[in-house]
This record gives sequence, C-alpha cells and structure tokens, in this order.
Amino acid sequence: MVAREIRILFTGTPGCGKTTAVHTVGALACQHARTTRRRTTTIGQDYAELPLAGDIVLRCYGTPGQRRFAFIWELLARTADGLIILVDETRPTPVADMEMYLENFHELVSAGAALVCVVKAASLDNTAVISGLEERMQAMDLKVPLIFADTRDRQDMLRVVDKLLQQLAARS
Ligand SMILES: Nc1nc2c(ncn2[C@@H]2O[C@H](COP(=O)(O)OP(=O)(O)OP(=O)(O)O)[C@@H](O)[C@H]2O)c(=O)[nH]1
Ligand SMILES: [Mg+2]
Repeated sequence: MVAREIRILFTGTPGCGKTTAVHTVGALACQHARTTRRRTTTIGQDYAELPLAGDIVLRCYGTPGQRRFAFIWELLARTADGLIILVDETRPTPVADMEMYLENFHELVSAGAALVCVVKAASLDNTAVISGLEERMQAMDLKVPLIFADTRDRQDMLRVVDKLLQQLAARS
C-alpha cells in the first residue's frame, strides 16, 4: 500500500521540455516507472511516477504548454505539492515567460512550493539570463530557487527533483 504521494508539476512555454523532463524523471526508476510520452506537442498531460524511500511515490505531471489548455493547469495545480517552471533560455523573452508562469501558479509559488529551472542553455555564459531572472523575482518580492538543467539528462533531473523535495521538506 502506498503510504504517501508527492505530486509535482512541470510547466513552461510550448516546446520548453516538459514532456522530456517528465519522461527523464520516470526513466530514473527504470523498469519500475510507468510513463507516458508523446513525440509531438502535448494535448493532455504527461505523467511519470518514481518510487522514493519510505513508501513515498513521486507523481510527476507535465502541463500542456499552450494557453488554450489553461483550464488543465488549474486542475493540476489544485492537487500539486510542488511546481517546476521550465524557462527556455533560447526564447526571445525568458524573463517574461518566467513571470507569466509565476503568476499563473501564484498560489503554489507563494506557498514556497516552486522552483525555476532554466533549460536549453543558449551559451556557456548564463550570467545575463541569471541576473535578468533574479532581478525580476526580486521586483516581485519572491525567493524562488533558480537552477540550470538539461531535461534530457538524468543526473540533472535528479538534482532538480532533489532540490524541490528538499525545499518542500524544509517548509513542513
Ligand atoms: N537543448 C535542449 N533541448 C531540450 C531540452 N529539453 C527538451 N529539449 C528538446 O526540446 C524539444 C521539445 O521538448 P518537449 O519535451 O516535447 O517539450 P514540451 O514542453 O513537452 O512541448 P509541448 O508539449 O509542445 O508544450 C525536444 O526536441 C527535446 O529533445 C533541454 O534541456 N535542452
Ligand atoms: Mg509536451
């Protein structure tokens, strides 16, 4: 019997890597994982689960990226424990993208349940994007951890999930 579950959401702009992130986290559990993955844009939602120590199951959901599916974001947010906002650095306005998702999920964000994860690094020097994102968070009076990762990389995603779990544990 499952004693406890932790539900985390991956969100972000279309094509930022939500499906990939969920799949990579699911792949951490290898044969134990149940994942769904689509090669095209996501219409419903992505899902993967990862068994953690102590009979805890980590349930990971990817939101559909397009705004017309905002009602699904709301449904998922209602039962989520944590949120990972994927910010695609190659888009023209990553700072505005981050701000939009911080606002869309403001309840989880203000509860300290969110992490911003910058993906698709455009260059080796990320100083400009980091300071842009940090300045905007300061202006919004938010302290949300910022982390860089490649959603295709298992070690990176392990680091991201671990950071969010630490943050959730520190809150309770
Ligand atoms: N360079 C790089 N490419 C990535 C990364 N994550 C995903 N990709 C690639 O980006 C493309 C889109 O990834 P998806 O996971 O389908 O993105 P999505 O956010 O689920 O897209 P929608 O469902 O359309 O919103 C794929 O070709 C991935 O291989 C990353 O961290 N870095
Ligand atoms: Mg997708």
